[in-house]
Amino acid sequence: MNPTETQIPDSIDSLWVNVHLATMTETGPYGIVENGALAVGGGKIAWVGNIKKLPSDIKSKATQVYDGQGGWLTPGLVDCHTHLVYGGSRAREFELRLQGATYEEIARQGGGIRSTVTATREADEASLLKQSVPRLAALMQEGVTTVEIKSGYGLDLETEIRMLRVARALGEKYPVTVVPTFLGAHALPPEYESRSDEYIDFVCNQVLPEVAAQKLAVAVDAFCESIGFNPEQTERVFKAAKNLGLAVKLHAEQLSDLQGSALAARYGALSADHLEYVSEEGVKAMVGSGTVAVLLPGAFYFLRETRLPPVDLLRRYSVPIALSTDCNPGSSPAVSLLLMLNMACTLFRLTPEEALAGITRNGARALGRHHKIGTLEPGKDADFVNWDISEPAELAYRIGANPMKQVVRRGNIIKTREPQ
Ligand code: DI6
Ligand code: FE
Repeated sequence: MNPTETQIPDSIDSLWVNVHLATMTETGPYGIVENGALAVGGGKIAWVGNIKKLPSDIKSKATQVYDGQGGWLTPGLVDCHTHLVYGGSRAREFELRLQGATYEEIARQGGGIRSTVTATREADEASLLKQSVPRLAALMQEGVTTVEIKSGYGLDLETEIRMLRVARALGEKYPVTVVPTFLGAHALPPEYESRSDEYIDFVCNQVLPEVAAQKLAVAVDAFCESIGFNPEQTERVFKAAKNLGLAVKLHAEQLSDLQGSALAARYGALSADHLEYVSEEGVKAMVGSGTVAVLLPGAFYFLRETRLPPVDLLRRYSVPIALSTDCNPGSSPAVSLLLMLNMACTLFRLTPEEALAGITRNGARALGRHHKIGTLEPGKDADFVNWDISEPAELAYRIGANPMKQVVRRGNIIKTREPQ
């Protein structure tokens, strides 16, 4: 037996042939393998490569062979920053902003995030779940197999816990991996008006320990901004999170530069997100920290932001770039990760390859799950999408199209495009 054959698992459940592969490994553009094949065993990728090199016993062991009909396989998409569990809508606020009110003015007048907090507190678990399902379903329909979901519209113990329970329930009810994040330090709830330090005490000493005890979140986020929390308060949240063994991440430099990215990097954060206002110093601080820069073109677009995130600096300092919908009711009511791909290219000048890496390999890294998902490589979860496209750049090129043919999660086909 030759060495490659010894690594092939005993059981091969399925084999995908007649496909091209955008493995998204760093071996070359898109990690392309034309005329590829992919074998699945035990829900993991067992073998991936050019069909001509396919070991003969894989073919014989495969209990099921799928004809991919010339489609392209990519890793399952990763949406690494969402607030998709919430109550209500902010369409009225959108109208006000179009009449000239700014996002910050609305927030300072008690609207914005706070209005979603009111609607979320009023919604029971069943209602929150019901309101969130269509958003998750839309993401999944475009090939999302892993989604991060934040709390942060409860801002009291009971509602924060409820949001995280709903996030968990979504992952149990649907074939998608939900990665829950606690975002208690999202905004100041009205009952803590002018007492933001006390609210941070409450988050660190009461809510966070309960969230950790119930294992409802794997990471802790905060909104470091003039309309959110200052760096000193953010650092207190990070310390409390670290003490409980939770990862951290940060909404940083979305509307101004408070040097949140450097703070996040110092704490070994998984990611610093938004970053329109980050300085070169901030980018430098991220070097070597492992902190991923998560860019959110939906929020940039929807708030009609004009300051671009410093993509050239991120490239120059080799900071990995991820992309996400930021799906939320106020600044990015987006439920299409493919649209974000297009926007990241047109608005931020990412290349289609960088953009696709941002919702696969680097999206996985931003969740600390790059050892399990994000590329098509042996040993990783068999989460992948078969696309009806003629080259990978087509995913970023089209606007409002969904060329999904099949979505596979842990080896099982979970979605098939309706017959045309
Ligand atoms: N930044 C955002 O873009 C979202 N949260 C945050 O901290 C927006 C939240 C909202 O407006 O509801
Ligand atoms: Fe956000």
